[in-house]
Amino acid sequence: MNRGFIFDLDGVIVDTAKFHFIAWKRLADQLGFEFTEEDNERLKGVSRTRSLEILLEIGGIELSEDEKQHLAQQKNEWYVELIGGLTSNDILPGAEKFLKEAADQSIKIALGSASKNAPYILEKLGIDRLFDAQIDGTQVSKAKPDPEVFLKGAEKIHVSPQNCLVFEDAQAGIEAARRGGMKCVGIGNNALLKGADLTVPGMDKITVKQAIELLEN
Ligand code: B16
Ligand code: MG
Repeated sequence: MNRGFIFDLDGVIVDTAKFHFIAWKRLADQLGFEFTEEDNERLKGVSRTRSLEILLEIGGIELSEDEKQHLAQQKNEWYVELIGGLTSNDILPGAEKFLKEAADQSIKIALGSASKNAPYILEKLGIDRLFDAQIDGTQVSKAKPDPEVFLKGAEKIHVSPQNCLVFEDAQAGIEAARRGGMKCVGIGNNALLKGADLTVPGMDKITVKQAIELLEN
């Protein structure tokens, strides 16, 4: 049987949330309102455009589409500068080992990330070749919780959705996996993530064997 593992990027393989936070905060500072780490939690797994809308809601600011596009671009320039220094040392504990072991067991591996910068990040981390397929924010028209990103990933690795297991740290991503008919491992806090088939604090807390068992039972 063909099996597939589909991985979210930010929060599962690498912690880029801290860099998103610095860049969004810089934008909020420039616009003259406060943006906290707690506010940043609302942006995890959410697309860039939607993130900006949430940020502007927090600041109580209304802008034209052109202005919004300009600000999203500005934030991304700062963000890209910040992630320019990423190396393999930034891979979250256990993630690379897990990817390699899964590949050794002939499991097909796909990326299912909302980030338009995902290919750049994987290249910086030096793990892009471990993925049989990469679906990122440039290839989807509907954001999570819509299952499009994961369904496209499954299609690209030629594995049916019911034989795919998704690894996700955001609630919207867990919902997307479920809507796509896929099982899901939540990465993070069990009390905060609802609807995953199993939740573990990080990729170093699950083995490939456990993941296969979860998929098959
Ligand atoms: P970009 P993921 C998501 O990555 C991040 O969690 C989210 O905070 C970010 O806004 C989104 O990517 C878009 O990122 O601005 O680089 O296109 O968790 O889906 O891997
Ligand atoms: Mg994520």
